Formats: sequence, structure tokens, C-alpha cells
Amino acid sequence: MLRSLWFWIVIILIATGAAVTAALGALHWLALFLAALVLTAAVTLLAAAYAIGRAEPLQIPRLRALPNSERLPVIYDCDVTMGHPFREVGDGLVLLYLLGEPRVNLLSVTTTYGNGPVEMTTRAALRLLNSVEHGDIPVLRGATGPEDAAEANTAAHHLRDAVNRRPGEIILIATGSMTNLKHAAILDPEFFTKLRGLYLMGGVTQPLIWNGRRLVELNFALDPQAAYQAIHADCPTTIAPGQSGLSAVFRGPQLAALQALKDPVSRLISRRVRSWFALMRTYFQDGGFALWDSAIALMLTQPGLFEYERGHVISDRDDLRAGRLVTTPNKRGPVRIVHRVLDYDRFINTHFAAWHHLGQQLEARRNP
Ligand SMILES: [Ca+2]
Repeated sequence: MLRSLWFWIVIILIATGAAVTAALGALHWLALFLAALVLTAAVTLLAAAYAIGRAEPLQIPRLRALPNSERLPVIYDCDVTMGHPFREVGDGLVLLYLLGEPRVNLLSVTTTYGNGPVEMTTRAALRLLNSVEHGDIPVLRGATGPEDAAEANTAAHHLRDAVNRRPGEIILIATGSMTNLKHAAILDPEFFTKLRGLYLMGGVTQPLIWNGRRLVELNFALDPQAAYQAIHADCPTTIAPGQSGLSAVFRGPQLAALQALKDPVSRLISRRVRSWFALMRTYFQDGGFALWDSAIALMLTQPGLFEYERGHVISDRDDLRAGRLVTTPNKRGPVRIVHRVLDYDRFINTHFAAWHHLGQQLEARRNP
């Protein structure tokens, strides 16, 4: 009921009627109308944010720390905006996942524009890392837009230097605009060949429709030239297009289960996703938000959770201007394309386990 559009249209009409009746002049009428509108929006969002019910604490597998030799060295290139009200939270959730997942050794974070300007995503990444006491992870600021000069891009210099220090070892996950990757390849034309693996979130294999609403692709379309270079990178490449995110929607029962976990990281996430959860729940009428970026991050650690296919990507720059990913399946193709999450419960529990693990580490550090 609370999420039915017609319910709220009726409420708005009643509120408007009351406002008109009560008003003595045009200004009063307008003020009352706006107040009713704001009140309605606030009540709608609060109801969407908090009407999730309760859940029993889940049995979360206990994760154990691994020696560095068994961990995958990862650099995360992203446009984190988690922490800003009503902004995308997917990159932030992946960042916390990578910190808590024992099989991953997160070396550094490079920031880019997309969900917000790079100044915002850099600040958000630093704040998020500091809030879980991981200020030790370097954050390098990247491009402000596709026309920037590679030489001025601190993140691109870092990417080039990091892969040259450890050629063939580093895995790069990119879930924002792809400009930093393009710049790293300008600074070192062999950049992609020195990666152990490249994991990209971006593109759409067909128009992306979610509950009747069409979504605009951003990550590839923001810098089609950069996307073109990334999808043709000469290293093992995996791409999660927008479609894969539609099988990864984080809804009320998952938020309730997360809330029941109580460790500081699970609590922090419950708080910081609330406004985005309410906005997406109200807008898409599908109970929550899509974990777009998780689909690619978990392909690194848990590929068995996904349906994916090998193939060739043949998009040209015009396709990529619209974020279109044109693929031809081929068992020996160079790229893995992620279609969907196969085991949703395990997909969610894998996040919970890593976040909870990070939370327990944080608690242990605070109360030695
Ligand atoms: Ca992103």
C-alpha cells in the first residue's frame, strides 16, 4: 500500500484540496501546497526506509585471515558516493566487501567521476575507509572528466607504477567511468598486458528496463574511448553489464537481516544505505536497490555464484557512446560476460560474511 503510486497521488490531491480550502490568498495556497508536497515526500521516504520488518540473526560463516601469499592483490577504481544522502551506494558496499574478504588484499583505491564529481568520490572513499579504521589504504584521485590530460592524473600514475612494480600480479576492478584506465594506458602502452585480470562493471547488452523504467548506462558512456580500450584490453577480462545487476537487488528482508548482525560495520552499512534504499524502493517499486558493482567484484572471488559466458565484444565507439555492449558468444573468446546471479542467497551471504568479518576486526581493534 505504502509503495503504491496511486495511494500517494490520492494523498497529494487530498492535501492539495485541504491546502486550497484553508488558504486565504494565492501565497498561502502556494505555501500550503508546497508544505503538503514536502510532507508527503518525507512521509513516503521514511515509510520506504523503515518499513522492513525484523529478522532473526543469520548464521554467518566465520572467515579466517589468510597469509598474504594466498590473497589476491587488488586495486579498486571506483566512484564511491556512499555517505552522501540519496546517492548510489554500490561502490561503497564493494569497497567494504573487499576490505572484509580474506582472499582479497586491497592495495589501493583510485577514484573517478560518475556517481558524483571526482572531488566528491575521493572524499567519500577517504571518509568510508577512515570510518572503518583503514586510513592505511592509499586513495589516489583520478580524472575529473574524459578530456583531462593523462599526465595530470595522479590515479593513472599510481596505476602505471603499481603494475610495473608487480607485472602480471595485480587485479584491477573498475566500477566507475573508465578514464583512469585510458590514462594509465597512455602513460604506459603496455599497461593492460601487465594486469593479471581486469574486472569491469559497465555497458548494457540490451535496453536496461527495471519495472517499466529505462535506465541510462553511465560507466562506459561517460568516456566511450576509455571504455573501448578497456573492453579490448590485452589481459583476462570480465565484464558485468547492467543486466546482471537486476538479479542482485538488495531488498527489505536483506536489510532487516543485515540490521540483526549488530557488528559496527553492519550497523554502519544499515545507516548509510537507508536513504538510497528508500529512494530506489519508491522509484522502482521493487523493494530495494541493485548491487550493480557487486556483480563484478564477486565474480573475482566467487564465480560459481554467476551465470556467465565467454565471447568477443565487438562494440564500436558509437555503440559505447550509448553504453551498448555488443557481444558474440565464443567458448574460446577473450572476455567473460556476466549474465546474472545464479545463487542469490549465497551472493548476499558472501557480502554479509565479509562485512561482518571486517566488523569483528574493527571491534577487536577497538577493544583489545
Ligand atoms: Ca560505480
